[in-house]
Amino acid sequence: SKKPVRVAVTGAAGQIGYALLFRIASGEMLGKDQPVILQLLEVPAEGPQKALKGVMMELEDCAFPLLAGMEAHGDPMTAFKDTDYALLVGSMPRKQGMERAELLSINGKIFIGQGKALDAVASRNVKVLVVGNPANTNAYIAMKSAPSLPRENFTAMLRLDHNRALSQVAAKTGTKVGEIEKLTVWGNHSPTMYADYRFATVNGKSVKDMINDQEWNANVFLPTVGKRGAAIIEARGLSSAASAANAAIDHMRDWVLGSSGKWVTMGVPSNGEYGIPKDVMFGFPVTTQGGKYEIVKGLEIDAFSQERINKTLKELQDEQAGVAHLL
Ligand code: NAX
Repeated sequence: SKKPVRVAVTGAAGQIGYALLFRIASGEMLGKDQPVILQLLEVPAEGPQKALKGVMMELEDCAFPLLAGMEAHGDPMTAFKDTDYALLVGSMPRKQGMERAELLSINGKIFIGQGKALDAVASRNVKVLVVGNPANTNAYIAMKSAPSLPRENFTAMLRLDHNRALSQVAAKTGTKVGEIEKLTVWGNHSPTMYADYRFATVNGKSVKDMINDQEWNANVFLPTVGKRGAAIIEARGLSSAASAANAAIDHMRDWVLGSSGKWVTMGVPSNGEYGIPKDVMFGFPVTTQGGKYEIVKGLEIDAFSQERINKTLKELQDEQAGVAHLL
């Protein structure tokens, strides 16, 4: 049988953590033959640590055969020790009346600390997924704070936006989500993201031709996907948790086990593709194989798409500028 791998999860006692940990421990993320050791991080305060103990009791009570070990931590320097995978879920959510600059600076400090800890103690091959918002910029900060780790090992979660777009396109075209290929989401995990079905196909047929309605694209589809998080909060009274955890599982599973030639969306540091400046943590279409992702190249960017890409890029560059003094 395989040697256990170490999976660190931050914000482990939060909503997403509660929907995520059980699926990691049951083998849905890394495979049904891959034992895992969970290294769980929460803020050191008594309340969250106690809640984390409760979650760990429930994990024990599942008697998952693949769960080879479990640890609770209050410090990233111990939580990330030798970790092979790090899912950075915990962050400071925006509170009412909080300025964007304040939010960026609080999270900046968290992700500088976590990036430095990964740099110091994690496996040299650690694969990092940032879920905590602002996810792209937090991933950028962690990457910049971990200069001894490969920059391509830092990623941000755009997969929830990708999955939301898939289900909207399936509903519009009367097709099944599993039949849709070559859809992607460009840019920031925020309402500025650009979900793009121009290249998408269903059984080889063009989705764009099937829909053939640019008014729907611009005025219904993009706002629906972009504001879906707010719509969930409005309906549920709480932000997306199970769907976010599901997207994190999808992201990591495809990165590690491969996408079999299919496009998926990952937020990854640009190398200059599509005119996105180097290191900007940007949602791109990628294919994955052998534990590596590759950005899909050579796609045509029309005027409407360029305008949308410029807008989401501008937002990311403003966020980067807002944390530059911290780095
Ligand atoms: P919760 O508030 O339920 O849980 C967050 C947990 O993180 C809390 O238990 C808190 O104590 C912990 N935490 C805070 N700072 C920490 C730190 N420095 N180290 C370790 N733990 C820390 O939020 P939840 O609903 O689980 O959402 C978590 C994050 O995901 C939020 O930032 C949220 O905005 C973000 N999301 C990102 C999405 C994406 O697609 N990228 C979608 C879903 C979600 O909104």
